[in-house]
Amino acid sequence: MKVFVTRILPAAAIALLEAAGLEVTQWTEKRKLTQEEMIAHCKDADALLSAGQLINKEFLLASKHLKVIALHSVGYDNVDIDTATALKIPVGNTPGVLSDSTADTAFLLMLATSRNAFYMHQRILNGEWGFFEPTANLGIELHGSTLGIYGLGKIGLEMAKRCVGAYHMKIIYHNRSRNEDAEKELNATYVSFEELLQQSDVLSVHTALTPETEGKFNMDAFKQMKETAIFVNTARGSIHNEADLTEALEQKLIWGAGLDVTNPEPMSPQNPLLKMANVCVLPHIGSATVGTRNAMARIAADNIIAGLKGEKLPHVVNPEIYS
Ligand code: 8YV
Repeated sequence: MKVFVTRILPAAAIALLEAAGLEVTQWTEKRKLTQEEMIAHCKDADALLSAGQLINKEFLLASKHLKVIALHSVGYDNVDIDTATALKIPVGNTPGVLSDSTADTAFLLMLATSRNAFYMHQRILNGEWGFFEPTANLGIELHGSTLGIYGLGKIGLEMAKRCVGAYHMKIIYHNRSRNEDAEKELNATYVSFEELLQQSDVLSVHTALTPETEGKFNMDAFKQMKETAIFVNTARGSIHNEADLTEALEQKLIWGAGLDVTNPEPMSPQNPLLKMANVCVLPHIGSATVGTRNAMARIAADNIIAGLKGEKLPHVVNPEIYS
Protein backbone atom coordinates (compact mmCIF):
# COMPACT_ATOMS: atom_id res chain seq x y z
CA MET A 1 0.00 0.00 0.00
CA LYS A 2 1.10 3.56 -0.71
CA VAL A 3 1.61 6.57 1.56
CA PHE A 4 2.06 10.13 0.34
CA VAL A 5 4.03 12.38 2.73
CA THR A 6 3.80 16.15 2.19
CA ARG A 7 7.18 17.13 3.71
CA ILE A 8 10.59 15.59 4.34
CA LEU A 9 10.17 13.91 7.74
CA PRO A 10 12.72 12.37 10.14
CA ALA A 11 14.20 9.23 8.61
CA ALA A 12 13.15 7.06 11.57
CA ALA A 13 9.48 7.64 10.77
CA ILE A 14 9.93 6.82 7.10
CA ALA A 15 11.81 3.67 8.16
CA LEU A 16 8.84 2.67 10.33
CA LEU A 17 6.49 3.01 7.38
CA GLU A 18 8.80 1.08 5.08
CA ALA A 19 9.35 -1.65 7.68
CA ALA A 20 5.58 -2.06 7.70
CA GLY A 21 5.81 -2.85 3.98
CA LEU A 22 4.46 0.49 2.79
CA GLU A 23 5.60 2.33 -0.32
CA VAL A 24 6.43 5.91 0.66
CA THR A 25 6.55 8.97 -1.59
CA GLN A 26 7.77 12.22 -0.01
CA TRP A 27 7.26 15.71 -1.41
CA THR A 28 10.77 17.15 -1.38
CA GLU A 29 10.28 20.60 -2.92
CA LYS A 30 10.64 23.50 -0.50
CA ARG A 31 7.18 24.90 -1.18
CA LYS A 32 3.62 24.01 -0.30
CA LEU A 33 1.76 21.76 -2.66
CA THR A 34 -1.16 23.31 -4.51
CA GLN A 35 -4.59 21.77 -4.08
CA GLU A 36 -4.31 20.20 -7.56
CA GLU A 37 -0.92 18.69 -6.69
CA MET A 38 -2.27 17.33 -3.41
CA ILE A 39 -5.16 15.67 -5.20
CA ALA A 40 -2.91 14.31 -7.96
CA HIS A 41 -0.35 12.87 -5.51
CA CYS A 42 -3.06 11.25 -3.40
CA LYS A 43 -4.85 9.69 -6.37
CA ASP A 44 -2.93 6.42 -6.12
CA ALA A 45 -2.20 6.66 -2.39
CA ASP A 46 -3.95 4.70 0.36
CA ALA A 47 -2.83 7.05 3.13
CA LEU A 48 -1.73 10.67 3.53
CA LEU A 49 0.80 11.87 6.09
CA SER A 50 0.43 15.63 6.09
CA ALA A 51 2.41 18.52 7.56
CA GLY A 52 1.63 22.14 6.75
CA GLN A 53 -1.10 21.52 4.15
CA LEU A 54 -4.74 22.57 4.04
CA ILE A 55 -7.09 19.60 3.94
CA ASN A 56 -10.40 21.08 2.92
CA LYS A 57 -13.72 19.72 1.70
CA GLU A 58 -12.77 19.87 -1.99
CA PHE A 59 -9.59 17.87 -1.37
CA LEU A 60 -11.39 15.31 0.78
CA LEU A 61 -14.21 14.81 -1.72
CA ALA A 62 -11.59 14.21 -4.42
CA SER A 63 -9.65 11.83 -2.13
CA LYS A 64 -12.48 9.78 -0.57
CA HIS A 65 -10.51 6.59 -1.11
CA LEU A 66 -7.89 7.51 1.54
CA LYS A 67 -7.99 5.01 4.40
CA VAL A 68 -6.26 7.31 6.86
CA ILE A 69 -4.91 10.85 7.16
CA ALA A 70 -2.16 11.34 9.76
CA LEU A 71 -1.14 14.88 10.68
CA HIS A 72 2.36 15.82 11.79
CA SER A 73 0.88 18.24 14.33
CA VAL A 74 -1.32 18.32 17.37
CA GLY A 75 -3.45 21.09 15.85
CA TYR A 76 -6.03 20.10 13.25
CA ASP A 77 -7.60 23.47 12.49
CA ASN A 78 -6.35 23.10 8.90
CA VAL A 79 -8.50 20.00 8.34
CA ASP A 80 -12.23 19.86 7.57
CA ILE A 81 -12.88 17.25 10.26
CA ASP A 82 -16.66 17.18 9.66
CA THR A 83 -16.16 16.16 6.04
CA ALA A 84 -13.46 13.59 6.92
CA THR A 85 -15.84 12.13 9.51
CA ALA A 86 -18.75 12.04 7.08
CA LEU A 87 -16.47 10.19 4.62
CA LYS A 88 -15.37 7.85 7.46
CA ILE A 89 -11.71 8.80 7.03
CA PRO A 90 -9.90 8.66 10.39
CA VAL A 91 -7.66 11.66 11.08
CA GLY A 92 -4.74 11.27 13.51
CA ASN A 93 -2.70 13.92 15.34
CA THR A 94 0.34 14.00 17.66
CA PRO A 95 -0.69 15.14 21.14
CA GLY A 96 1.50 15.05 24.26
CA VAL A 97 4.98 14.72 22.78
CA LEU A 98 5.27 18.41 21.90
CA SER A 99 3.97 19.85 25.17
CA ASP A 100 7.42 20.37 26.72
CA SER A 101 9.06 21.94 23.68
CA THR A 102 6.10 24.22 22.98
CA ALA A 103 5.92 25.32 26.64
CA ASP A 104 9.67 26.00 26.49
CA THR A 105 9.03 28.30 23.54
CA ALA A 106 6.26 30.15 25.39
CA PHE A 107 8.54 30.54 28.40
CA LEU A 108 11.39 31.76 26.18
CA LEU A 109 9.10 34.36 24.56
CA MET A 110 7.76 35.52 27.94
CA LEU A 111 11.25 36.03 29.33
CA ALA A 112 12.68 37.52 26.12
CA THR A 113 9.80 39.99 25.87
CA SER A 114 10.08 40.98 29.52
CA ARG A 115 13.67 42.13 28.80
CA ASN A 116 13.21 43.32 25.17
CA ALA A 117 15.84 40.71 24.36
CA PHE A 118 15.46 40.43 20.58
CA TYR A 119 15.54 44.23 20.19
CA MET A 120 18.62 44.47 22.44
CA HIS A 121 20.37 41.93 20.22
CA GLN A 122 19.40 43.97 17.17
CA ARG A 123 20.84 47.12 18.78
CA ILE A 124 24.22 45.43 19.23
CA LEU A 125 24.15 44.37 15.56
CA ASN A 126 23.35 48.00 14.67
CA GLY A 127 26.38 49.24 16.66
CA GLU A 128 24.10 50.92 19.20
CA TRP A 129 25.60 49.41 22.38
CA GLY A 130 26.77 52.74 23.70
CA PHE A 131 27.09 54.63 26.94
CA PHE A 132 25.85 52.81 30.12
CA GLU A 133 22.78 54.45 31.60
CA PRO A 134 21.30 52.97 34.80
CA THR A 135 17.79 53.97 33.77
CA ALA A 136 17.98 52.65 30.20
CA ASN A 137 17.19 49.17 28.81
CA LEU A 138 14.96 48.31 31.74
CA GLY A 139 12.68 45.30 31.61
CA ILE A 140 9.92 43.87 33.72
CA GLU A 141 10.35 41.60 36.75
CA LEU A 142 8.44 38.33 36.45
CA HIS A 143 9.03 36.98 39.94
CA GLY A 144 5.79 36.63 41.91
CA SER A 145 3.63 37.98 39.07
CA THR A 146 0.44 36.40 37.71
CA LEU A 147 0.40 34.08 34.72
CA GLY A 148 -2.95 33.87 32.95
CA ILE A 149 -3.42 30.88 30.67
CA TYR A 150 -6.05 30.91 27.96
CA GLY A 151 -6.64 27.20 27.28
CA LEU A 152 -5.09 25.19 30.10
CA GLY A 153 -4.50 21.77 28.51
CA LYS A 154 -1.30 19.76 28.24
CA ILE A 155 0.90 22.57 26.84
CA GLY A 156 -0.57 25.24 29.13
CA LEU A 157 0.04 23.00 32.12
CA GLU A 158 3.74 22.66 31.20
CA MET A 159 4.03 26.45 30.78
CA ALA A 160 2.37 26.95 34.17
CA LYS A 161 4.76 24.47 35.84
CA ARG A 162 7.76 26.33 34.44
CA CYS A 163 6.44 29.69 35.64
CA VAL A 164 5.66 28.39 39.14
CA GLY A 165 9.04 26.68 39.38
CA ALA A 166 11.10 29.56 38.06
CA TYR A 167 9.25 32.62 39.34
CA HIS A 168 6.66 31.42 41.89
CA MET A 169 4.03 32.91 39.61
CA LYS A 170 0.38 32.74 40.59
CA ILE A 171 -1.65 30.79 37.99
CA ILE A 172 -5.07 31.82 36.77
CA TYR A 173 -6.75 30.31 33.72
CA HIS A 174 -9.80 30.40 31.50
CA ASN A 175 -11.06 27.27 29.74
CA ARG A 176 -14.31 25.83 28.45
CA SER A 177 -14.07 23.32 31.29
CA ARG A 178 -12.21 23.27 34.62
CA ASN A 179 -8.76 21.64 34.80
CA GLU A 180 -8.88 19.99 38.22
CA ASP A 181 -5.39 18.52 37.93
CA ALA A 182 -3.90 21.99 37.46
CA GLU A 183 -6.01 23.35 40.31
CA LYS A 184 -4.66 20.64 42.64
CA GLU A 185 -1.08 20.51 41.37
CA LEU A 186 -0.41 24.22 40.85
CA ASN A 187 -3.11 25.91 42.89
CA ALA A 188 -4.41 27.32 39.61
CA THR A 189 -7.57 29.43 39.84
CA TYR A 190 -10.33 29.35 37.25
CA VAL A 191 -11.45 32.87 36.25
CA SER A 192 -13.78 34.41 33.67
CA PHE A 193 -12.29 35.66 30.40
CA GLU A 194 -12.65 39.26 31.62
CA GLU A 195 -10.85 38.45 34.89
CA LEU A 196 -8.12 36.71 32.93
CA LEU A 197 -7.59 39.87 30.87
CA GLN A 198 -7.69 42.19 33.87
CA GLN A 199 -5.51 40.19 36.28
CA SER A 200 -2.76 38.65 34.10
CA ASP A 201 0.76 40.08 34.15
CA VAL A 202 1.61 37.54 31.46
CA LEU A 203 -1.23 36.16 29.33
CA SER A 204 -0.22 33.04 27.41
CA VAL A 205 -2.45 31.48 24.75
CA HIS A 206 -2.52 27.66 24.55
CA THR A 207 -5.92 26.92 23.06
CA ALA A 208 -6.85 25.34 19.73
CA LEU A 209 -8.02 27.58 16.89
CA THR A 210 -11.79 27.20 16.60
CA PRO A 211 -14.60 29.53 15.48
CA GLU A 212 -14.96 30.41 19.20
CA THR A 213 -11.29 31.35 19.74
CA GLU A 214 -10.61 33.02 16.36
CA GLY A 215 -9.89 36.73 16.85
CA LYS A 216 -10.55 36.42 20.60
CA PHE A 217 -7.68 38.78 21.44
CA ASN A 218 -8.88 41.95 19.76
CA MET A 219 -8.83 45.63 20.71
CA ASP A 220 -11.66 45.13 23.17
CA ALA A 221 -9.58 42.45 24.93
CA PHE A 222 -6.28 44.37 24.85
CA LYS A 223 -8.03 47.44 26.34
CA GLN A 224 -8.95 45.40 29.39
CA MET A 225 -5.39 44.18 30.00
CA LYS A 226 -2.79 45.77 32.30
CA GLU A 227 -0.48 48.37 30.74
CA THR A 228 2.39 46.25 32.06
CA ALA A 229 1.06 42.97 30.62
CA ILE A 230 2.92 40.66 28.25
CA PHE A 231 0.87 38.79 25.65
CA VAL A 232 2.32 35.44 24.48
CA ASN A 233 0.89 33.30 21.68
CA THR A 234 2.40 29.93 20.72
CA ALA A 235 -0.92 28.42 19.58
CA ARG A 236 -2.27 29.90 16.34
CA GLY A 237 -1.83 33.39 14.88
CA SER A 238 -5.54 33.85 14.11
CA ILE A 239 -6.43 33.70 17.81
CA HIS A 240 -5.21 37.29 18.08
CA ASN A 241 -6.16 40.09 15.72
CA GLU A 242 -2.77 41.26 14.47
CA ALA A 243 -3.84 44.80 13.49
CA ASP A 244 -5.42 45.28 16.92
CA LEU A 245 -2.35 43.86 18.68
CA THR A 246 -0.09 46.23 16.73
CA GLU A 247 -2.28 49.19 17.67
CA ALA A 248 -2.47 48.10 21.32
CA LEU A 249 1.34 47.94 21.44
CA GLU A 250 1.74 51.28 19.67
CA GLN A 251 -0.70 52.91 22.10
CA LYS A 252 1.09 51.20 25.02
CA LEU A 253 -2.14 49.54 26.16
CA ILE A 254 0.06 46.52 27.01
CA TRP A 255 3.82 46.19 27.67
CA GLY A 256 4.80 43.73 24.96
CA ALA A 257 4.14 40.59 22.96
CA GLY A 258 5.96 37.32 22.28
CA LEU A 259 4.69 35.49 19.22
CA ASP A 260 5.62 32.10 17.79
CA VAL A 261 2.58 32.20 15.53
CA THR A 262 1.38 34.93 13.19
CA ASN A 263 -1.31 35.46 10.59
CA PRO A 264 -0.28 34.95 7.86
CA GLU A 265 2.76 32.71 8.19
CA PRO A 266 5.39 33.47 7.18
CA MET A 267 5.19 37.02 8.55
CA SER A 268 6.31 39.73 6.13
CA PRO A 269 9.76 41.15 7.02
CA GLN A 270 8.12 44.58 6.67
CA ASN A 271 5.63 43.86 9.46
CA PRO A 272 5.72 46.79 11.94
CA LEU A 273 5.74 44.34 14.88
CA LEU A 274 9.29 43.33 13.92
CA LYS A 275 10.52 46.87 14.51
CA MET A 276 9.10 47.17 18.02
CA ALA A 277 11.42 47.01 21.02
CA ASN A 278 8.83 45.20 23.09
CA VAL A 279 7.99 42.44 20.61
CA CYS A 280 9.74 39.10 20.10
CA VAL A 281 8.69 37.00 17.10
CA LEU A 282 9.76 33.45 16.24
CA PRO A 283 8.94 31.57 13.00
CA HIS A 284 6.53 28.92 14.43
CA ILE A 285 9.22 26.77 16.06
CA GLY A 286 7.22 25.70 19.12
CA SER A 287 7.74 21.98 18.54
CA ALA A 288 11.01 22.31 16.63
CA THR A 289 13.49 20.22 18.61
CA VAL A 290 15.12 17.09 17.26
CA GLY A 291 13.51 14.90 19.92
CA THR A 292 10.03 16.35 19.56
CA ARG A 293 9.93 16.32 15.77
CA ASN A 294 11.14 12.68 15.80
CA ALA A 295 8.46 11.74 18.31
CA MET A 296 5.76 13.54 16.30
CA ALA A 297 6.82 11.78 13.09
CA ARG A 298 6.81 8.38 14.80
CA ILE A 299 3.29 8.93 16.12
CA ALA A 300 2.15 10.02 12.66
CA ALA A 301 3.73 6.86 11.20
CA ASP A 302 2.02 4.70 13.86
CA ASN A 303 -1.31 6.35 13.00
CA ILE A 304 -0.79 5.52 9.30
CA ILE A 305 0.17 1.90 10.01
CA ALA A 306 -2.84 1.35 12.29
CA GLY A 307 -5.20 3.04 9.82
CA LEU A 308 -4.02 0.90 6.94
CA LYS A 309 -4.52 -2.25 9.03
CA GLY A 310 -8.08 -1.10 9.67
CA GLU A 311 -7.30 -0.61 13.37
CA LYS A 312 -8.28 2.38 15.51
CA LEU A 313 -5.58 5.06 15.30
CA PRO A 314 -3.54 5.44 18.53
CA HIS A 315 -4.30 9.21 18.40
CA VAL A 316 -7.49 9.96 16.52
CA VAL A 317 -9.29 13.31 16.42
CA ASN A 318 -12.59 11.95 15.03
CA PRO A 319 -13.17 8.78 17.14
CA GLU A 320 -16.89 8.92 16.33
CA ILE A 321 -16.16 7.20 13.00
CA TYR A 322 -15.59 3.99 14.98
CA SER A 323 -19.01 3.97 16.66
C1 8YV B 1 3.65 21.66 13.83
C2 8YV B 1 2.03 22.80 15.44
O1 8YV B 1 5.00 21.38 13.77
O2 8YV B 1 1.57 20.65 16.24
C3 8YV B 1 1.12 21.72 15.91
O3 8YV B 1 -0.10 21.98 15.98
O4 8YV B 1 1.68 23.91 15.41
C4 8YV B 1 3.43 22.52 15.05
O5 8YV B 1 4.04 22.00 16.17
C5 8YV B 1 3.28 22.33 12.56
O6 8YV B 1 1.90 22.45 12.51
C6 8YV B 1 3.81 21.59 11.32
O7 8YV B 1 3.32 20.26 11.24
